[in-house]
Amino acid sequence: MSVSTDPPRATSPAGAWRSLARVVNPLLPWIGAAVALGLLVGFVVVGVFKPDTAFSSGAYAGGTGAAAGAVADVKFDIELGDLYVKPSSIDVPRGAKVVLNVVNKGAMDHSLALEGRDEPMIKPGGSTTINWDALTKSTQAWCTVPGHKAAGMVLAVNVQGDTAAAADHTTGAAAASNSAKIDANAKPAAGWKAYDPILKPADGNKVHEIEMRVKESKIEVAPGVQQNLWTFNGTAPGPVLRGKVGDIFRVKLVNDGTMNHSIDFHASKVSPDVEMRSIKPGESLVYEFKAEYAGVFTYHCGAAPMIHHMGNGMFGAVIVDPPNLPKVDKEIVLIQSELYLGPNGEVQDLTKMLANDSDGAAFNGYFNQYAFQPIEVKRGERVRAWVVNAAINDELAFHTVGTIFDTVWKEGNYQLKRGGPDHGGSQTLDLSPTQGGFVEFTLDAPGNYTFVNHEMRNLSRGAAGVFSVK
Ligand SMILES: [Cu+2]
Repeated sequence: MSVSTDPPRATSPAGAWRSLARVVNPLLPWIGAAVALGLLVGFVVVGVFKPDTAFSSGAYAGGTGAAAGAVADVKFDIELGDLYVKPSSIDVPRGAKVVLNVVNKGAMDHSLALEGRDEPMIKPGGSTTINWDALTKSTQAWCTVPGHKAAGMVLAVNVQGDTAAAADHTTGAAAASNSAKIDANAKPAAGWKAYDPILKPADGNKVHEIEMRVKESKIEVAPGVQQNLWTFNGTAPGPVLRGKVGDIFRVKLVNDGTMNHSIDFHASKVSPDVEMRSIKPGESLVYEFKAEYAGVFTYHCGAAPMIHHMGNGMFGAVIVDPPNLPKVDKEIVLIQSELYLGPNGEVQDLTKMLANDSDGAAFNGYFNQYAFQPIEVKRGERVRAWVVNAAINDELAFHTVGTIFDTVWKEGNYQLKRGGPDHGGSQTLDLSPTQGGFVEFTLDAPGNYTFVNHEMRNLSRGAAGVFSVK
């Protein structure tokens, strides 16, 4: 049984759900077009109003003592910032040598590399002089930090008289067209295994020592689609940490990656300047906190740009049990995230993340994961599903078809407790980005119970799975 891959069968409830999903799909191009239009308008507005007059709109600023008959060198002042290059284009006479005075006014490292060649990083507040040999055709320079080019950190270098200038432009929407595509009819290869959703009880230790190694590696996120994810311990989501109020979590973060990373535990009260600081490749830090509050907390990398690090796999959950939490028959964890696909095997697309233009969503990191491998539940057993919304942009409306939640705990509080005086029922747990909670329910007859993000566009694009009762 699967959610989005079988033909619709209106006679079964699950079939009706699939039909519903197909009703939504035709609307998606319109939604995409609206987003693209908004983005375009945004770029135009920035293009018209942002340029600083100090840079004379990218016209060259003057020559340096050229001999008669030779083409004078040209100089430009270039400002780099967090995800922009100012000006964004320069005009260069054919055959002129180019001198760039480059300053980094951003809060993170950047570079400006002609055609992506090796150039040193410029620290925040730093500056450097870059020399280019005479150019004969129009080209580009860009920031070589992963994702920054796609986010717009590109300098168009227009060599005068070369009309190919505008055509060779591979950023933004054009880059997105090379991105990997999810085939809704594809299935995982034989031997594929789902992320184990079963959650073990807290181990009873008062101190939890955990090593979290940052790894950048290719991981399958949908059938046939791999992305170069940035992860904690090699999976996205990273490991689920669990303990009780009063416990100590001592986490050693080791950066085995190629860029700065950090970790931010929402379960902690610490100085962000200390524990949450970014560390360079090869470095490590110890982040220790006492769990003073019960909750279902997100953790994520906070290195800049945070949206890219969190969106490209650096997220997970810490569960601090509420006091007197009753035992149940089965506990599972479902962490929802979104997919913003880059080209196959490459990092996810920062531009799409900023534009909230996702390709889909996932529970525990894989598109339609538990539709491909349903979660088995025994008839009548009490299930507690811990749910976290680790998506960077969209809401999670967690709903399970064919049951009612009799217990809901969200963001530190029971909203509904089994056997309580009101004895109401809950249909959907609503979670904004980073929020978490749990629901409890039973499934009383054999069948396939689809669980979804009832925010409909993600329901039909990967944020769905199945509880199977034999
Ligand atoms: Cu990171």
